[in-house]
Amino acid sequence: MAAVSATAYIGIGSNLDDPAAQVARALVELAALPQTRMLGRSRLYLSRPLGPQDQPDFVNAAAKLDTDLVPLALLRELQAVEARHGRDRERERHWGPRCLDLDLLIYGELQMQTAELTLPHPRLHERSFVLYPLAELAPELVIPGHGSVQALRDGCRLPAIELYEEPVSG
Ligand code: ROI
Repeated sequence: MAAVSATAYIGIGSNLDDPAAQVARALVELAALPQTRMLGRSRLYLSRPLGPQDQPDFVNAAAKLDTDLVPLALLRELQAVEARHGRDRERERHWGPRCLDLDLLIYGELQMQTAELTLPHPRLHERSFVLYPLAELAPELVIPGHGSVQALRDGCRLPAIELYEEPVSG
């Protein structure tokens, strides 16, 4: 029987060890996940940290995937990519800096709440660094209980966010 695929949105963030390169590499790795196809990706954004301010700015982006993986299998794949980037959750400061964060934001129409995974992501509707890249990919997308991504983005200015510009070298 053919697997039933779902559209999933992933939030990507990094503020350590060349964040733009971490995010760019993560996008390539997401496109290569098993039983998964990349349908689109946002541009890169630069945002002030939400949380402690004594840490570097973040580079954020979002990706749209078509996947045959069930939500927990997709979550495991995301965690494996984070681990390959050197992420060690055990040693991380709460809301502190991180080399790569991959959040499963939305999985089809699915709403679920377990200890391991809540869908849609419980804080996505209030975070500019999620809403700006997501609205670029899917402005009409509606987050159950919260409304359209575009409207949420327009009402959300914090933390401060702008498009990321590649530093000019040489
Ligand atoms: N702040 C910003 N701007 N971007 C993030 O991706 C991000 N991720 C986090 C915390 C530490 C909460 N702050 C962030 O996990």
